Amino acid sequence: ARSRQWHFVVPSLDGDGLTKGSRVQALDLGWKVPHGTPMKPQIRHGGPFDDQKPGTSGLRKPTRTFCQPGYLEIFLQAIFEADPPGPAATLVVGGDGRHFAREAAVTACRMAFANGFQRVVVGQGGLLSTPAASALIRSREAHGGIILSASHNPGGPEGDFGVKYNTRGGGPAAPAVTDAIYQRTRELERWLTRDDIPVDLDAVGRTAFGDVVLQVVDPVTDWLELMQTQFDFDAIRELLSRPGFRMRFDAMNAAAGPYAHALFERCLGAPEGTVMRGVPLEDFGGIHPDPHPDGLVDLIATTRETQPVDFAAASDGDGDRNMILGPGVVVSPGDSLAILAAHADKIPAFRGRGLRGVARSLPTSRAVDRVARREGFDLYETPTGWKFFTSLLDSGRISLCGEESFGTGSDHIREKDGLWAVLFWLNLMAVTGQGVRGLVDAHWGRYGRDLFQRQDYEGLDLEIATALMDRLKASLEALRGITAGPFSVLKAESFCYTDPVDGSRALDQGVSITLDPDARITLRLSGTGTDGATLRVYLESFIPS
Ligand code: VG1
Ligand code: CO
Repeated sequence: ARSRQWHFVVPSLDGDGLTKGSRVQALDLGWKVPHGTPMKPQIRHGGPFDDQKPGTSGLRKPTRTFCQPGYLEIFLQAIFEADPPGPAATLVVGGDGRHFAREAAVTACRMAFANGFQRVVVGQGGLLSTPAASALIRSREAHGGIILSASHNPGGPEGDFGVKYNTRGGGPAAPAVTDAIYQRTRELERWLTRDDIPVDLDAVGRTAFGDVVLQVVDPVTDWLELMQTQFDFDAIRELLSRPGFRMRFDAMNAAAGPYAHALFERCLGAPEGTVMRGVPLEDFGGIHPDPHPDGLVDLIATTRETQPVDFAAASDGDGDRNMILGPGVVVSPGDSLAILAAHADKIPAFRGRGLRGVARSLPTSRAVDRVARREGFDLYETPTGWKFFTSLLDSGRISLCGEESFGTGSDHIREKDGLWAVLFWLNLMAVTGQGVRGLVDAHWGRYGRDLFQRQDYEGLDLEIATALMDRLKASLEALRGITAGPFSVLKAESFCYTDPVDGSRALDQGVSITLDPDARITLRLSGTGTDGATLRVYLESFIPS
């Protein structure tokens, strides 16, 4: 198997901190949908499909699978039937700009009108980053949102395509909803559309078609306004204008580009050129839009020059991830979450209310646990995937959360937010006067250091990978108490989660092996790949300060 490795275990920050290890037929039935909206949806025949089970974050498939007649449409129809709109409902639509996203956005708008939505709010050009879509669902009080993205998966005709569905409040659909969607995709043999509606994605503004309204919005505006309520923009502006201060943001030819240009170069006064690869391309320029050192060669080089940039960051395909770098240092995502938690009171968003609680996914390093323990706020451990944070955020139990896959976010929306995390770091640097390395060093000095590494074994045979996990689960009992090298096994379990707010259960979310002295191994199968199985092995161990 191919193996890619996250390597955060080097004792020094310098040097190579990272190594690599149907038929379609139209019928016009003069349909009347509920809520008195006179419409004439057309019925098209196709489906069902048996392979549309959503994974960790939406449905992801090779683009050519999604381009089959009816494939996208059946999934969308299943969404609209599993979570039907109420009267006068609004739907948000947008995507990360990858191949097929624009056509899919038009399809989603037409199908939404045919299925009873009164208003569709769509990003200009069909573009919305995932955090911006979540922000729009909230600000427009929408019933939900369709995000046309396979996030960090490569794009293009030979790459992947995906659809995420977020519900009222802006968070990813809960497992009960995605299960209902999947069930529907296996039954549906037709979908509804309004192909008579000419959807123009490029002209910003409202257009009414009978009783329904299409509203094309600038993708950046709402999100950027929200950011200004979270951070001290004046302090960040002052930091960016300090003589000699330089930063770079790599948008990886993906959705974060327009947001970063507007934010850094237009709003915060950073010079042009601060944003690299800032124009979304249909195939992301052939790269894997994942904040991984393999794809960030030029950005990483800027942190290793004789005169390195002071701050660098990158995002992924749909703009929800963040990688933070400083001169000679890549901040481990678990450390980033812990550092943000430890300094939350310095940021306007948290000032005066503090942190009541924080959550991290199971495989994320326990650095933030140490901060929670010492500073006295609650800590929740959830399965992988942002959807498990929603109820905790909604109920006010947590206001900050993160994952080891470079995802960090807060209760300002219900998704992870790449540029939000970048602003958080810049705001911290501005008010503490410290650089990335200084903040990281000080954190390790105070709380100790959690070494963290993730190994990905990609392209495995699905049956073999599943059998491996099953055998592992069957041998957990036998593992307890054994020793290996300096470590003995304290606890070995298959992680099952009960949502403390709604009591829902998620079983077998990964195997977790706790060791003594303080270390941990987590193993799980990825739920975002489209090629066989990917086994992720997460390794961590603690060095006290
Ligand atoms: C991966 C990450 C997970 C993240 C998910 C969606 O899932 O591990 O932490 O929430 O991607 O991120 P998996 O099942 O492949 O490990 V994104 O930015 O691709 O929507
Ligand atoms: Co993403």
